[in-house]
Amino acid sequence: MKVTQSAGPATSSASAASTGPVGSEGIFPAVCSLDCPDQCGLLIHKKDGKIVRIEGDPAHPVTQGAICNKVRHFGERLYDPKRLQYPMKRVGPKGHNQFERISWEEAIQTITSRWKELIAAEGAEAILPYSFYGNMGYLGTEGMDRRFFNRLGASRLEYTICSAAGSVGYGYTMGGSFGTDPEDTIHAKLIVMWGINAVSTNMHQVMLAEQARKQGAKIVVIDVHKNQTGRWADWFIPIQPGTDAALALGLMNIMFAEQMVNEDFLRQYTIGHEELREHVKQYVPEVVSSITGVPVEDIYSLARLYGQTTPAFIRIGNGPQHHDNGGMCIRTIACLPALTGQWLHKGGGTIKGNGAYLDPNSTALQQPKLRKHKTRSINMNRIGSALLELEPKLRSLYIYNSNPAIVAPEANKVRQGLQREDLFTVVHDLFLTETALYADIVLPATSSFENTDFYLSYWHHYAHLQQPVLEPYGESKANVDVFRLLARGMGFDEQAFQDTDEQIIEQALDNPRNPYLSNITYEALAKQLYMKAAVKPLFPGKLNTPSGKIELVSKAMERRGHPALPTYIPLVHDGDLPFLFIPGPNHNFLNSTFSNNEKHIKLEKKPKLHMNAADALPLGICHGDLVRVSNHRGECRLTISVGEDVLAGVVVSQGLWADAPNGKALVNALTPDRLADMGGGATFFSGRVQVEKC
Ligand SMILES: Nc1nc2c(c(=O)[nH]1)N[C@H]1C(S)=C(S)[C@@H](COP(=O)(O)OP(=O)(O)OC[C@H]3O[C@@H](n4cnc5c(=O)[nH]c(N)nc54)[C@H](O)[C@@H]3O)O[C@H]1N2
Ligand SMILES: Nc1nc2c(c(=O)[nH]1)N[C@H]1C(S)=C(S)[C@@H](COP(=O)(O)OP(=O)(O)OC[C@H]3O[C@@H](n4cnc5c(=O)[nH]c(N)nc54)[C@H](O)[C@@H]3O)O[C@H]1N2
Ligand code: SF4
Ligand SMILES: [Mo]
Repeated sequence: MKVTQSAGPATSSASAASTGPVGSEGIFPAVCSLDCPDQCGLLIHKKDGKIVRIEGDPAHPVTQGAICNKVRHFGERLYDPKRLQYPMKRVGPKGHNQFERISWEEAIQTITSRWKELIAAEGAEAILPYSFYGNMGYLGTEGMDRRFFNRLGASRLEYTICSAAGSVGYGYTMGGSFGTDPEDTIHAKLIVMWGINAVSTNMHQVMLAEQARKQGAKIVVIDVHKNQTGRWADWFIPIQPGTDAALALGLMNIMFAEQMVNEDFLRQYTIGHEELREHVKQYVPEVVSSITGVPVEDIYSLARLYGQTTPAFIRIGNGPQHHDNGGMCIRTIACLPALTGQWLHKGGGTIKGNGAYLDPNSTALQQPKLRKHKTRSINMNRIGSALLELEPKLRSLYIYNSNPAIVAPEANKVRQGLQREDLFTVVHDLFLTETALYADIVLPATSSFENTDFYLSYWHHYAHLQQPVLEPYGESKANVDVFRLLARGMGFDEQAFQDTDEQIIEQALDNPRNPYLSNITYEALAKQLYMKAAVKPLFPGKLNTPSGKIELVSKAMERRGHPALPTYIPLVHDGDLPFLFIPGPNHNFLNSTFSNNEKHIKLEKKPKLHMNAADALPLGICHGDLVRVSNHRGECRLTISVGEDVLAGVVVSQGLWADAPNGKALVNALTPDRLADMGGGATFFSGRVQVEKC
């Protein structure tokens, strides 16, 4: 069978919606819409109008035909009998799963009339959109939705739950989310996976690293947990959580002392190298070792390995930045490649995120000028507190692309907030999520394969276009189309709400401020479906930092109250409980997505807590015991896995498990909603807990 472009008209506008006929047999190109750096090219095999197989597109230059197990089984999610098919309204108490089918007309009418009343009585700031990247398509996450809430004048959401602290920190050093081209990393001779569980969360970086390894590259993993990425490494370095900046500074100390730095590069392309050279002398290996738990000999070995290998590539993960000191930590690690001038070598450098290369025209996309008044903004990490404490009160939440009842910190506060009788909540999702159980109105969402949208990877350099390859499931609708209906219901008649999908994509890709995007237009993308940005090496060149250079010393940081030089700052004291708790994602779910899917649950078996044998023994805890994990914020129950894969004093769980309504495996019941040092980021991994046998 040949690869068919979607047979239906790729157009979808307010009136035509995305309901054109789509081919019922054949192989259709697609892109994975999940919040995953890899953003794979896919081929969708259809028979009798249904998906029978999903595979990777072998022609895709980065993902090369390989995809993860999660998406290989995506069909089971699409055709899951639990999938929402029509709008519903709540007919019982909140959280009790009592809903009744209604029409779209009634749903839109109920929402818009309620909002009109609210706006008249209390102002539009009483309404808050809450969303994230359950589907990475721009039209539905940063397009029509943003236009709508700007026009409404609703309270604004700060999108801080994922990588905010690290991105801000990285930006201080490098001027934005600009890093190495992942395709070049096959040339690296040393690859350091720093706080990233890449085997689970960035599998194509692992594939590229394997290619490099065949050419002699060595792979080092620095993590608090020897998970499958640690087991895959040539050298695994366990570290105490939240101490990575100290390790990076210790490496710099040795690299300067042993003259392993590239003085020319430092002079030409950095500022502050002389101050840094002096500053890092305090990070003597013995001190660094006592902070990080990394033996002194290993600190020397790593410094010499990194300082003497070219090209050396560091992939920085999300783990180290989900801490109180996460911004400074990433800012610090990001300085390392400058010391030896790794940016001059193909495959050298680092990636924290690469989103800036594909930055669209967000002004055209989101149309901030539709907002007539200045409005308050609310940090999404504090949604629980916001619902319970904020004045003037939030009276309505519109939730889409996200499942805050499971993914947000201080989950007990979030539930208590969602429980409020006076809060009018709308949830738009493919499933009746734990969050949707608290909704007054539930709206069914199409999957990304049913929509037109464009996708911009935050790791590789390709833009993708998705044209519909499936008919909408039941009465479900795309985010874009629901916001068009809501706009009409509210009586908004601006052109912004008349624009077709194609027009919005055109506007968004036309970004005069981003030269890397200059070759990508809607027209070209519609023909080719994926295209690489016009990237070039960062050096020689000028960065977007105030000095145009890599800022080893940053005045901008100083102005915002941070030390201007990279610095190790200990975690905030989170009480005296014995264990630091690291509840990260798992292999077979994507955040909480798939946690309601039997196949994926079976692959994960059950929610576990990894503990060092030396900690388990005095507590009388044995491998396989059910334990109660608790602190002043809440508790959850997990099955213990005793071993040597975490350091003493640290416990690690994996996966955001759905467990409504009793929330027994809800790890976020324990996590703090403190904000990180930069960007208002999340601190999921800086909370302390106690553990006891149930
Ligand atoms: N299979 C799968 N893939 C995913 C996701 C998923 O849920 N499942 N989620 C997607 C999303 S939204 C994101 S943001 C990314 C996240 O993926 P990653 O960037 O891999 O981030 P995490 O898995 O949160 O944490 C990475 C590692 O950091 C470690 N860690 C925690 N604290 C520290 C520390 O202080 N220092 C060091 N050195 N290590 C530490 C953890 O043990 C973990 O192994 O993955 C994406 N891909
Ligand atoms: N303890 C702990 N908590 C964490 C993390 C952690 O590591 N540890 N990681 C954090 C991180 S990095 C992230 S990014 C967040 C992620 O948190 P979320 O963004 O909430 O991610 P998901 O849990 O995958 O929920 C996405 C939801 O969007 C829905 N959805 C998918 N496509 C569409 C669509 O087209 N339209 C609509 N309306 N809905 C759609 C899905 O069905 C799903 O219910 O979680 C954070 N929470
Ligand atoms: S979740 Fe990630 S690895 Fe899996 S198919 Fe999607 S983009 Fe590829
Ligand atoms: Mo994330």
